[in-house]
Amino acid sequence: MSQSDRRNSDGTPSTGVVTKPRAKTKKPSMYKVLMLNDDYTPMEFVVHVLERFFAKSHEDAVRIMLHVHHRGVGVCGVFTYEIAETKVNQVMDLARQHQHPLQCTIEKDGTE
Ligand code: TYC
Repeated sequence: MSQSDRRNSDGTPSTGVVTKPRAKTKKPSMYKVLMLNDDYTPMEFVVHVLERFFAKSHEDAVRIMLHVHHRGVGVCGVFTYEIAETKVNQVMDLARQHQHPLQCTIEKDGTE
């Protein structure tokens, strides 16, 4: 049987185009990295952390730092779990080295 004789299941002539079904992929869950306010960590240190580990511009870093300073908590970024965990560890390690009590946590992102 030649290609031009083939028919689709509805009886129409086949064009010979075959599509391979794709393996199902799922988008990974996303996690927010939250920064918490405290009374002792210097503002400049928080700005530095946001620039260094979250690739924020100086202006964005200052804006986020002030948001946390006034509201108590703020979002540094949204990442897959492993990346979020790494960022939290990097922030907490640097804060510890400088003996600042800065705290950072992970929260599952609700908007999926
Ligand atoms: N509240 C701190 C101060 O007045 C500044 C600060 C901002 C600390 C954000 C932590 O996540 C933080 N020095």
